[in-house]
Amino acid sequence: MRALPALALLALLLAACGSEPGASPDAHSSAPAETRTAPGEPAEPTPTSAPPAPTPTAAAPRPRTPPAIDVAPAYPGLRTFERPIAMVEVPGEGVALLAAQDGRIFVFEHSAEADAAELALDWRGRTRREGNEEGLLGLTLDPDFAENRWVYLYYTAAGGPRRSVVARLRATGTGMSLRIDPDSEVVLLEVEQPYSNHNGGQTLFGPDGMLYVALGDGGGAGDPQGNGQNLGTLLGSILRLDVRSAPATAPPDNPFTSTEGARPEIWAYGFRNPWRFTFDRETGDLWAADVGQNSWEEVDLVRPGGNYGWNVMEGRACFRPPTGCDQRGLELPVAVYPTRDGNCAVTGGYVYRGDAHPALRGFYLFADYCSGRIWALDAEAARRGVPVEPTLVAETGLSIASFAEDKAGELYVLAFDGRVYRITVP
Ligand SMILES: [Ca+2]
Repeated sequence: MRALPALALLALLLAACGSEPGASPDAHSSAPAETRTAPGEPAEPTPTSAPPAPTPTAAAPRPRTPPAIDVAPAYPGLRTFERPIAMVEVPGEGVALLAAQDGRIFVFEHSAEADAAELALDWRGRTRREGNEEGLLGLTLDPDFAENRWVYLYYTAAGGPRRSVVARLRATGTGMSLRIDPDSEVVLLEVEQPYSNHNGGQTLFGPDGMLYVALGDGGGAGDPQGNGQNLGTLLGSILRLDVRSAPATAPPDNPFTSTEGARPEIWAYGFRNPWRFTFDRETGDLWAADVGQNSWEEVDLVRPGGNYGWNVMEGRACFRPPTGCDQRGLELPVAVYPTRDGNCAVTGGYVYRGDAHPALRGFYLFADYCSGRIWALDAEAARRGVPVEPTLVAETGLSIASFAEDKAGELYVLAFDGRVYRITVP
């Protein structure tokens, strides 16, 4: 799927204007000025030290090479959506739910024959949408959705102080009649946001039944409040929450529950704007993509209690100070790519575990929002500590805002041309 030249130009303009969903401020934001490197501008600092390579285990096989992939419209008969940001298949009901950044959730047949989308929830009146990165950003279903009909949202809230809300709502009806009751909201977590950008927004249940939530550093250029390295704030972290009762609580086996001054909800920290994390459905590994400042985009394999470096480091480079930073105790990325040549902000994807494309199994896919490039890396090798390099597997020209995974493990790309694409292997 090649984009029209006009779309590519638009993507470049968007990059220059910093309007990617996961990364940048917008004209209405109260954030300090933050500019993105224009494509081709030599702005990235030189890394001050070579990244220490992980130690490969004995006789570890070399990373595998992924196949080239393509994308094709998954629901060619459907309308387009306003900035689609998340999609989930409803198990056993033959439908999917899609969240648009403006606050609407649609339901449609999870089938190439789908020809109609119904509005399942209109949350626009509750959603603050002033900043480019604000809005409805997360949608996930309870692991026991078939029984309890609970739906979880992450949104930036309209009215009152600028804040992110994680809430639970109840669905009524099934299949194409599924609706989400707007009067059923139970707030699980509220987090004040100093600026409009870097809101994170992913919400997903882990294999342990806990709800994981991504929060960015609160916004502004360079993390002016120092939230990334501050365990006393939820900002700049991936949280692990017990949501079996409301409000959410920190599970007692979280890594910082006995650390003085630390928020017990934190699972890992040192993130700038984790724009999409996912769990490998086979191994349970947590993969996150963290949007960089001006120079490096990164992919992290997240372990409990890990410090992923921001704002001491951006990717594998020192950020503060720009040379000779103290890297002790910091987790380095599994993979990085430079924020140039049309790239502006990483969008994390999934480890492919579906059956349709055997050659793609075990590869972690991720993309750049501006360039529409998709890369793959050998997840098995990475988890064994074998150094891996991402392989470019597609040039889509799409503004890729998010990925989705259906119950069968097939992967989808959500693009800001308003369409959902399925991943194919030619
Ligand atoms: Ca990092």
